[in-house]
Amino acid sequence: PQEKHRLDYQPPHYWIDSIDLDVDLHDSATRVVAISQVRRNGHHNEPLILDGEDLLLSKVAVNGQPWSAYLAEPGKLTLSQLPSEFVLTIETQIDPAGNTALEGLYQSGSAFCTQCEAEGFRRITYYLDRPDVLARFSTRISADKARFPFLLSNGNRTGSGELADGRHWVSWQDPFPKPCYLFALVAGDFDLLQDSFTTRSGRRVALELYVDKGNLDRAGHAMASLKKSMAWDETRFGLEYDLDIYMIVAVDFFNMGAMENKGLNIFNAKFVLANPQTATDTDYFDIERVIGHEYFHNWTGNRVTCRDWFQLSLKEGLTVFRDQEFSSDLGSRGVNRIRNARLVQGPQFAEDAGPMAHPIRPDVVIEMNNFYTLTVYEKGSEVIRMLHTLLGEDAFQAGIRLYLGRHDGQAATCEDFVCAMEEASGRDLKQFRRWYSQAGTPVLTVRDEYDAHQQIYRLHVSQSTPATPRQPEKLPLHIPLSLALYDEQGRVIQSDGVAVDRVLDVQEPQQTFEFTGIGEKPVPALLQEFSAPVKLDYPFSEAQLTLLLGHAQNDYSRWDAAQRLVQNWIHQAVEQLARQQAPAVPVALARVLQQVLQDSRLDAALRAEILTLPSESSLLETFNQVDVDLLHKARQQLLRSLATAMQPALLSAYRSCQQGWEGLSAEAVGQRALAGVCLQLLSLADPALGDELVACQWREQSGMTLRLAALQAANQAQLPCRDALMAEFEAQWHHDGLVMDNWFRLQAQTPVAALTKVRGLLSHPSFSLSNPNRTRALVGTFCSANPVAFHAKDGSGYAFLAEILTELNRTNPQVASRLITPLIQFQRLDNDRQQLARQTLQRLAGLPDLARDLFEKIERALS
Ligand code: BAL
Ligand code: ZN
Repeated sequence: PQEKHRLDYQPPHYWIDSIDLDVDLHDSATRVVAISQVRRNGHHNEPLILDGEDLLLSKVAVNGQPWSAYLAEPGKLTLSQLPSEFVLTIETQIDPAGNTALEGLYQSGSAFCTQCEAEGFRRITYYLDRPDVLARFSTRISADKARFPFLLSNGNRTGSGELADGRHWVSWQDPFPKPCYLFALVAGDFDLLQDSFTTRSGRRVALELYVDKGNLDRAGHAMASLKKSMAWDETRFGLEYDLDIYMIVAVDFFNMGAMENKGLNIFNAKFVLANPQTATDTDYFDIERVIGHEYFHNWTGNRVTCRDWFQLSLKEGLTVFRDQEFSSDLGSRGVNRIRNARLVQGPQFAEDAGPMAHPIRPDVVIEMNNFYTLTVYEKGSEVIRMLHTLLGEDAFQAGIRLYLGRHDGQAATCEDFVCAMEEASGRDLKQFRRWYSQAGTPVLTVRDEYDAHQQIYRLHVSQSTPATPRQPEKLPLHIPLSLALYDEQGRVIQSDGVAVDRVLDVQEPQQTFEFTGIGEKPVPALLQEFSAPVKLDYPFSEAQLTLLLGHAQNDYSRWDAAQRLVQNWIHQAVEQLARQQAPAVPVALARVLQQVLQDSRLDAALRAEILTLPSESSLLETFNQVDVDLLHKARQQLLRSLATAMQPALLSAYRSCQQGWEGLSAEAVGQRALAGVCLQLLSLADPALGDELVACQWREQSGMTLRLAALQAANQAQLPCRDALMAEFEAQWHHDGLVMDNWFRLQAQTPVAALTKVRGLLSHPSFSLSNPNRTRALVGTFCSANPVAFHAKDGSGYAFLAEILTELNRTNPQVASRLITPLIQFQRLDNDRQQLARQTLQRLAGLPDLARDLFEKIERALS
């Protein structure tokens, strides 16, 4: 497989101004006729090279005449001797029923649907499958009317009619030129939820939400979320919707979360369907967030798209930032920030430290699907957030207006975006641009000194970024460092009458910041609000962290203080266990966490976040190297010790949560979250009590959040009731894959004999390796969220994953490539396990017909 390089970008030799698609749907032999208006770009004699995969070519014509000057080879169709402008007709046949990769046109259950980003359109017809070719699309779909009463595509419906043999047709026209990755087609029989939204300029937009038959009672939340998204984008960003109709279709088989196709979003049903009996509070939150994300793409992604796929973060980083702001404006900003930080500090930092490390704007790609990453999305959003921090809301919005105004209808680059921000704000972003080109997680090392005599406090800040593959040298970055100084009583210190709470511009390898008029030695809250995606190295004392945990005004800082206290204890405990000593009892930690638990000034949701210990996977990222067995043991011991020390307070908090946990309000959601944390700990502290509480919560509650929290507690603590409750859940929900995913995830995380269970469940009637959601729930959870079982020293976990990947390499390489992540990120493991992981990867490298997706990751991991 060949590498593509960002700097090799060349504009296309031809433009396609419009394309009329005629898609005649049949399960295994769908006929596609594509009639395109093509125009040579400049003066040259280059042939037109179209992309195409798994297509059966039946006809080529130019200006209506059969054309013989073409060559069809694997992956492409080369046409030569062409006039400078012409109508190109291409007729192909495809096999949606045999398409297990779920890219291009495929069948999801009884429906047809498409997924074209990044390079799926080439599986529908031969085309210039690149995002800088923008064409006007019209689509005519014909299919059996009884099986497929709904035939949908992008834009506005322009006609429909009956055909012979019980077939019918519908035609669509999208007035906005678009790249082919935004093309969509759906055919099926659905239940339809209809609503409307009137934009602020008075345009009435029809909203249509298509779900599987029988699921209408689960569609309301998604529709409400869509209307909130449309209103929010108008008020916060001044952006209105631009078509007369907005459609969302929920499908069961989908590689990604959802897809922003113009006017016709296709969603993984997981991010649409919810009612209180089937969905948890987290599901509700995620649905609102993802509905928002896809909607916000209409401007940041669709109206202004990417010139090439190296620029993916242009639309994804920005749109994640927008969806995070949406969630924060509608809900708790503090809790949202903490959740974003968790994702960056855990899995994204691990990606940055692993073999696939890449800048948010990658330079080299083999398979584009491998770059829909936490780095491009989440770190990309952090980069946008830093711009927002540096510029402020007003200048940031001015930059957005300039960017969208200047590039509307175009395919743009990250550089275009930064230029607009620079021009609109007047800020010099020359150094800031390095965030786009430099991979890896910077480390910010901070040391301080206080001169009591002169009342000066100095911060010595240095930055460095570790080498990453192919990027040995790193340059200093422009890092916004938000800080506040606290006195011993937990108040923000004043300097000359002004509170010391500000953002410092860190730009040099070493820099000293001086604060004058500081009357006492301060406690610094550093990197407030997680103001940059960096690792902070400052030798906080336990007393300082305790003060910040109790008093910091920024919610993130309180949470961060708790995380650091926990990490410090875990690091010590791992060392002690390695020396076969018993870890110290976490008396002080239990005391401060209990204070948080009982602090009624804090939202329940925030308390739940602070009391949720970092996962084993994210703790792994805080070590250079560690034995995962010892890490697991240390964490378990900490959980049990804390639970035992806090037991009476936990029980009383649990009881008081019950007073307010009914309903869908934010307050109730917070109470349920806190109750869940309490129940988990109580079950560990006292299994008999846990068993009673869990059984009672299970029996008396019908909502999925509380029932699942009960099951989680039973599963983690291996309570006596565990098996019976799991069986009851299975009996109730075995017919519903989305709900069963919760059950599969629990099985995969089970602390005892997880691999045996997971293997057994591969043949469970509700499981199917061909469904990405099921596969991620069972196999993905086992590999990424059960480190002791997956990294078992006998290699059984790795062998299991290798078997699954061998199968998926053939059927769905994109899903395979996602699952392999914990096997290639072995940098934190001990040498024996690293060796085992490498051997497994070497075996996989020898697979016949290794897909490009896996090839790229395995090769990078082994080099
Ligand atoms: N564009 C792929 C799905 C998403 O990020 O919205
Ligand atoms: Zn997106």
